[in-house]
Amino acid sequence: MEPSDKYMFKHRECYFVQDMTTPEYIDSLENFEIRDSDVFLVTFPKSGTIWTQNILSLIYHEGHRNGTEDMDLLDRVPWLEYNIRNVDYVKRPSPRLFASHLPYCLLPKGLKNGRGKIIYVARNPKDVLVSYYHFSKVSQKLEEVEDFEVIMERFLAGKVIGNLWLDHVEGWSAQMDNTNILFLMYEEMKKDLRSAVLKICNFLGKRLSEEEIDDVVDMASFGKMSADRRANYTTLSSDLLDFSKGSFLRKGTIGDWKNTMTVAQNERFDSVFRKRMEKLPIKFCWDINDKL
Ligand code: PPS
Repeated sequence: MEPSDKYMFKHRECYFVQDMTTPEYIDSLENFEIRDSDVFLVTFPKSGTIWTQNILSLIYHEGHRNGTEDMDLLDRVPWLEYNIRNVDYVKRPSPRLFASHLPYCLLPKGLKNGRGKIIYVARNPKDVLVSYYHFSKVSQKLEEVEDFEVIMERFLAGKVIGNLWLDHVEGWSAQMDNTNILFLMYEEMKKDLRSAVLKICNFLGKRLSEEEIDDVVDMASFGKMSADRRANYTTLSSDLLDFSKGSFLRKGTIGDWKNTMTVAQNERFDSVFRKRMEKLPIKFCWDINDKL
């Protein structure tokens, strides 16, 4: 079953969410002016975006930590390619924080030329797929497909938002050695969030006290974020998300794919993905007990 073009459109070999951006806007991003102080968080969808958005926001927006700042995460770390609140990004004060799902090839030139900083977060693709499947029920902007196998085939063919996971991660991991890119894994964040926060602070040149780091780690835990309306997207309008069908922060675990995929589906997935995954310069963890 092919995806419906009511929900996605294809531009420059990539799928984008219908009604939330335009081909002209995507093209204009190539020349989007980058400042040295800009920080971009890039992910394939469902790989830990909101989590890292919140961590960045906690590191930069001191006020948020003690609850004095009542501002949506989406306004603190807005989407580059989905400017749904029509904000003039040029007028945003520095340092600007952005989130994006763009493949490396569609990035603004300035970022490719080494201006600004990029944090790329990757996650085990089976958990990404399962998260995407469940999220397509909650999101009003994704096509809801009951049959997991249909979504899985689309994912394996790259017919989902973010396109082919292998292309996205391959394209980005080829840039791993660039000094303006920090590569992180969802799984390493899950296993040792404090070390991941320290790594991010170090990369961004932010010096936080031990207590401030503890605060960031605490506020970015799954439990705290699930209950924090400034960090869990519950303030987004009902034409974007339908919370009667689930929540944005669903389970937040490693290895949940085992609860959804059958043995046959797992074998099918491996038959398409395994060879190219083995060549990636990163090791994925398939179970909470795996070492990274
Ligand atoms: S999106 O739509 O692309 O922006 O989604 P994204 O934020 O990338 O991914 C959502 C998944 O990340 C999980 N999540 C977390 N896991 C652990 N800890 C924290 N704090 C956290 N915050 C978000 C979220 O639960 C989604 O994963 P699943 O597997 O569906 O639970």
